[in-house]
Amino acid sequence: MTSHHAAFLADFVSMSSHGATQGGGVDRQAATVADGQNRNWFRGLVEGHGFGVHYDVVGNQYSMLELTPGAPWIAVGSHLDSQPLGGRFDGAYGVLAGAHAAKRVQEKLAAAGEESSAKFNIVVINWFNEEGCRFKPSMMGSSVYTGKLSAAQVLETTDPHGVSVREALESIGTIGDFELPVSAYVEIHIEQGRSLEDRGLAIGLVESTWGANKYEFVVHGDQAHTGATIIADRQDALLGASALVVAAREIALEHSTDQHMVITSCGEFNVFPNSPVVVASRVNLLVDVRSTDPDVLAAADAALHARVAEIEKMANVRIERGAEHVWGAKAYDQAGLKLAAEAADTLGLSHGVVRTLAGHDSTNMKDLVPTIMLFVPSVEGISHNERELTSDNDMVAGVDLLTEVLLRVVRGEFVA
Ligand code: HGY
Ligand code: MN
Ligand code: MN
Repeated sequence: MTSHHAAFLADFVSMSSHGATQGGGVDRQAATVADGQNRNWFRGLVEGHGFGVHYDVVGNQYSMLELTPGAPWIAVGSHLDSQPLGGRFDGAYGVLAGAHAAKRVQEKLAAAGEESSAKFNIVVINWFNEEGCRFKPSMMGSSVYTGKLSAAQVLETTDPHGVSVREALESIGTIGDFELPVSAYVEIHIEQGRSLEDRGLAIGLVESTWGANKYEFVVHGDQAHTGATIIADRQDALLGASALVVAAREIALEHSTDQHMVITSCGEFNVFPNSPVVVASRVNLLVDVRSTDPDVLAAADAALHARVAEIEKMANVRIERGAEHVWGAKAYDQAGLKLAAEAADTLGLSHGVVRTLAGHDSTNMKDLVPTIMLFVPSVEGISHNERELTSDNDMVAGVDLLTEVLLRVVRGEFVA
């Protein structure tokens, strides 16, 4: 354990106190007071180390460390926002690791007499609302940065209480008009799965994303008395929505193959009016279908929509498909995988190639600039849960690797 490691772990403990929950997790949903508190803490931390901090039009936070005046910028980052009752590692680890790695790169260059000779400067980006819980969809800030969502559309998006993104960001004072093109992107993140732990590896080199189709469905029924209304007269939205949840699970089981797993889920389910003696008139639910293979995903998606038509008849309801958020199974840069593997070998860190089932801001950034995505192990693969855990040793090994990767990138070994 070096002094760099101790400093990182001390900062991680401080960061994890913001929005801390009873069970050892955090609740720092996008642009809440806790998110704002953490953003301001992070700003103070990095400004104390010579970074300059700015915000763009949708609250993405840029912490800039100039190595060579006038040089172009490399981005390293992740997200500080969390799920409700989420883990303290998801996203936040990568943002703090990026800041520490950038600082260590500056020290290494100075020690090697390479001050002002780096081909690139480093900006640490904390992306707004990666989690997509308070405001949908997820990966919102990086979607605007990569042109997949318009800033105007995002700023008008409201949470369940009718508060807009603009109002929320203004209330925590982290919105601006800053703009910065970058030449490449690097992200380190917890795996949120078991494969590194099962394989006994310290580092995951992410070769591609899974494909994911996320749909908001609205099941429309008609309000009625649960006691007095005979079954034949009902248009029960809750029955229809529940059948859709069960159908999604059945499709995962039916469409998974030995080569390609299908994962489906429903994480959000809002019943209206949600009263014990009232047949529900409406249910809003979010259904998620993912797979590694585009054809397998397409078949599962078609099956889901076929079941929607059947359920409409069975429950005598109308099922409307609302917003969607879709990304394809797509590879990260091979050159980045090679550079990261060489960096891990230099440090004697065990590593292996993995695919990411979860979406990340790098899912967007890899479609804009050359991108490297790295994982550190999650204990028992647990995430989006207060029991989410990555060991201190694995965390600091990841910061060591991120430092080595960034050093090679700013020296021009990834992008020219
Ligand atoms: O995977 C997800 O959907 C989330 O954005 N991480
Ligand atoms: Mn994340
Ligand atoms: Mn997450």
